[in-house]
Amino acid sequence: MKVTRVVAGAAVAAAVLVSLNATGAPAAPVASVAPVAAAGQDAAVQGGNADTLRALAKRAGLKIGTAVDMSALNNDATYKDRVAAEFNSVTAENVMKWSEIEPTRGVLNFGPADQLVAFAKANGQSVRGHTLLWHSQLPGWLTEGVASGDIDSAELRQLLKQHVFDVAGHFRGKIYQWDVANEVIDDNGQLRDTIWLQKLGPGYIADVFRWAHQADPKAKLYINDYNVEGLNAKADAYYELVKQLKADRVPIHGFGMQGHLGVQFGFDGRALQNVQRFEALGLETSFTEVDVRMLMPADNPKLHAQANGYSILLRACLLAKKCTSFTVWGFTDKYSWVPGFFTGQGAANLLDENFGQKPAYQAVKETLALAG
Ligand code: 9MR
Repeated sequence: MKVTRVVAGAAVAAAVLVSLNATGAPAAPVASVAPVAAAGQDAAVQGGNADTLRALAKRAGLKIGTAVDMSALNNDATYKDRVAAEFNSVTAENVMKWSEIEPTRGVLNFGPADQLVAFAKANGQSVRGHTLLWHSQLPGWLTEGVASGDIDSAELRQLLKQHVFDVAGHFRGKIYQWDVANEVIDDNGQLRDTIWLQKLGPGYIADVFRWAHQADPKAKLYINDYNVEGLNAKADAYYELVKQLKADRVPIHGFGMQGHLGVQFGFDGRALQNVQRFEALGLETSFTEVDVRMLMPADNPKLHAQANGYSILLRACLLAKKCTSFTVWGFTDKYSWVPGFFTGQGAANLLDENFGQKPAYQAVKETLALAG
């Protein structure tokens, strides 16, 4: 099927904290304490407010980022102020994904993503691109077309190539790091069984990196996944894959560790070793989607364990030589993806639902301050 490509919307650039009582038992939940002071955006942008995460991160030579929920950015002034004041990097939580950019075949909607890029520019922030290739959040016309046989393998490959050139090309020069390939290996360390692997074969991974590099030669191109923050079979599989891609001269520049942790699982203390082995392959590294969830309700031990989880990853990044960005997947429990995906779990972010600082926020701040 031939489709004329149209760009729509381009012109529209458009835990509660729980305190321990004297006996050490959890007391009733209290309202959030120490709401973050509303710092002026200009002061933060210029590094004038030394007390923000972004000012501390700048001194430490690190980009500190957050995923941005565009509907919160447009409807919640406190959220918007905090994004501007606390972070010097932003990632689109959803609006750069294929289902959002091209819900109708051939009609590209860059409006919400352009709005985020404009917001970032106005606030002196860098933009991480997320994500060019994933097996999830694909448009219905694509998955249904493949399932019905209307889209054969040759056409699918062409569609993927066009998508990479459309999106990476549209944002050319505006994205410092692209999550080019997301979640291509499963938890057993095998290439994930997706339509990409089934229809295109394993070479699709090298292809998307080569296309992305042609479309935006200056962007650092990342491979990105979860459950790869320590030493395990999945991280080992990535190590071998990246080694092979480098040997094949594929333009891959970064290894992204998402960092979706949970206090109930404990933390692998070998994050730094893992980061270092990828850096030894010649890659830079980043933590790209950090949050640390817990079984609800939150209490002080869990909140302090959570702070430890954030610190382990941030310390690994700061101690490594080429860890360039540390991004949290949202910064307030008010808009977290976690409760909707993991029943009974939540409170994964640095600030509570009322933008009150949690121990994790303090820990991130103190860790950054020590490094800077
Ligand atoms: O946070 C995102 C959520 O709003 C979406 O509904 C979800 C769709 O699968 O994707 C979430 O973000 C994911 C990210 O793009 C890739 N790594 C895992 C993240 C959490 O699921």
